[in-house]
Amino acid sequence: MAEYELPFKIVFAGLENSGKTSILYVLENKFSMLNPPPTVGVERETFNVLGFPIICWDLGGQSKFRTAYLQHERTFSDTDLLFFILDIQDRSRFGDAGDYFEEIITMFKKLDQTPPIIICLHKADPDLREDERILSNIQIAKQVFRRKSKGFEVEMFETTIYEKWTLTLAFSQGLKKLSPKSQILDQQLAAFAHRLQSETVMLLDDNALLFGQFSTNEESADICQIISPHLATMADRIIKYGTTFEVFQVKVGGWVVFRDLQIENRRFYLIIYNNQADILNLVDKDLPQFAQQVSNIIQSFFL
Ligand SMILES: Nc1nc2c(ncn2[C@@H]2O[C@H](COP(=O)(O)OP(=O)(O)OP(=O)(O)O)[C@@H](O)[C@H]2O)c(=O)[nH]1
Ligand SMILES: [Mg+2]
Repeated sequence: MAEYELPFKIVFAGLENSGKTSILYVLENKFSMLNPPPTVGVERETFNVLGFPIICWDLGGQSKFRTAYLQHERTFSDTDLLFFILDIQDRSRFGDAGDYFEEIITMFKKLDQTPPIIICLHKADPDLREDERILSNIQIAKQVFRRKSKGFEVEMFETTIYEKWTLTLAFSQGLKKLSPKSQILDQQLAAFAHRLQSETVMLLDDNALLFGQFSTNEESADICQIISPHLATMADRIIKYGTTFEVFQVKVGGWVVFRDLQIENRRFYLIIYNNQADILNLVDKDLPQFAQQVSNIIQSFFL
């Protein structure tokens, strides 16, 4: 992995038309550019995640470019994180996508590198969620890519540009792999969750990027992941409207508490899942200590 001072190199690869450039646009909130022209060669874009520099390499996916990348080492060398984007609506290209993925893996092995990999099972649009053809495509893709990525740390996410949170989730899980300190953050979240006897605690930034998560059970984590981007959007609009917002509390099975948290003049959101309704008092009591610890971690690493 690169030194901390160097920007991290994140590579976005996949066939042409799989959605790589669109994903980057959505992550940058450039919604007016959702039909980008095909990417020619490599486009590099510098992102700043809480002051933390990363360079995204968007690799144009047309066949002639793919062949060129694989002929030289430089495109894939020193990759800190690979996003591989697969269009799950286009089953006819799974074979080509799988071959390309395999060639990239071979390149990494040749370079003696094993960066973490996030596979986006992309174009999993909301209106297709129950579509049997899509569900079967997703199952097949998971099996094929799992098999091809032996020896690498791989996570797969179903994503779509029509729900930004699916992208921020995949992206932030990827970023977490870059940062050993994020494990310390997760430990703080675990301690906080323990003190509050809560099943899930999450920390998001004001772009709904997930910074840390602790969970003792999958269902409450899923519920929080479904709800929190919507609450973040609501909070954002309410603040822009000019009024203040402190907490939302909704009952979904248990209670989900969504709270504003200021750290170093930046807005974060804390999401807590708990079975008791009076959790808010406990949260308020514990929050100053928690905010202090989190602030130290965030400052020492992200700012
Ligand atoms: N239905 C659907 N279409 C998408 C989604 N993401 C991207 N697209 C569309 O897919 C097409 C290709 O998107 P691009 O982002 O240009 O694809 P790319 O992978 O960058 O293509 P190259 O630059 O040629 O490698 C565009 O028409 C997008 O609008 C998605 O989540 N759902
Ligand atoms: Mg592109």
